[in-house]
Amino acid sequence: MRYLTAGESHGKQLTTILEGIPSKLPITKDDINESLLRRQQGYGRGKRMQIETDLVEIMGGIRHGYTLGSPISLVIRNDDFKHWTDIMGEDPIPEDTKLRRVVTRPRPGHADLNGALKYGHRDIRNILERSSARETAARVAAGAVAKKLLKELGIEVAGYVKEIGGIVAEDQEGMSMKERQEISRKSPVMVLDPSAEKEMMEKIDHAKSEGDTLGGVCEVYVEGVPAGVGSYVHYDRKLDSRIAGSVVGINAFKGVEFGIGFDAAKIYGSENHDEIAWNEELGYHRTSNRLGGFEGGMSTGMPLVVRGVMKPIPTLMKKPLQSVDIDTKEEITATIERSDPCAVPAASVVMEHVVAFEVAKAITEQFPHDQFPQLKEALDKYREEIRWF
Ligand code: EPS
Repeated sequence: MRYLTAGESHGKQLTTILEGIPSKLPITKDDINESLLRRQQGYGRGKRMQIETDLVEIMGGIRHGYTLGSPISLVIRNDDFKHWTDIMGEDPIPEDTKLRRVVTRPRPGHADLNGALKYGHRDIRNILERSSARETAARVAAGAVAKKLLKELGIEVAGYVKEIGGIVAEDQEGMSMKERQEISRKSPVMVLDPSAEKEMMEKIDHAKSEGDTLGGVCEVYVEGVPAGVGSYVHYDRKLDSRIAGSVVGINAFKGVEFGIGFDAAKIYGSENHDEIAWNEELGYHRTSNRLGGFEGGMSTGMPLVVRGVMKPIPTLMKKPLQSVDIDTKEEITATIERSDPCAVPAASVVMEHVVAFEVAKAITEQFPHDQFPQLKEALDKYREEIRWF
């Protein structure tokens, strides 16, 4: 499984081409739209989300509610494009026109300056339009197909927020998958702990009134992955390593941890690892899950627990940081582009979908079948084999 996306934030549309999904997987556009709608929500988004209604158009690869086995082509139109037709149009326009809305003051923390140096663009809009997190809508579309594949295999995924601006939602270790999905979906800041909501929203309001921004921590929880998905034999076949790469690949994400994560540095080995047990119902399992469902780059059969940290969005509406105008070289404050005070809740939905994609990809590699029912049968057989192994 692999996918590519194309499209600029204020261009006509985002396009996803997804390949490697077996044939005969039941899927409709509602499965994808549900995910897109969730990504658009969350307290702390800016005005752009009032303009957009992200709805997928399926352009290929799905017919009569089933995948064909051919590449899946998904399109999400940018409703805002109607306000940007000249600025973002593909046809040549005069050099000196205001219609370009040229950007020359790079924002610290964005891709602006490094991208301009690398691609040689004197108009930083050529960088920021693609580096914008708008593109994550296209990743969510691909992840929604992956999530549907996992669901049909009995694997469920939940993404939610753990922390915003230093306010922590309490750990809910005993919660069922259903509770994780339902409670986070009802919460305006997508947490499992309603007692943290008010404080988080107040902090977001404060950041907004100051023209500032906030980051946070998101968690993704995956249940139903059998032991042994991924591999220890090469660095690039380790499932945790692939997941880490795709999480840090989300715009503004700076770190990732599994299970107790960085806290492992503080304790003894005897306190860190998860003891092995066996019974008829569960087969091999662990009596704890401090390693977050991974050993040796492979799933252990316990829930996968992944957290990612998102830095505060660098566009600062009222207090832009110091920068340099790339035309005049004068020291001047950075450009201000419309942005979101806090996108951590939306990012938890994005993280859920990129993690789902990596898990589905690893499973389709391990059980390579052209038809989904064959994949399901092979996975069910494997589950039974390892239970009695
Ligand atoms: C973004 C800036 C804002 C966000 C955008 C990401 O867009 P605009 O500049 O049009 O106001 O709303 O996110 C989305 C459009 C989206 O769909 O998530 C940025 O600079 O990354």
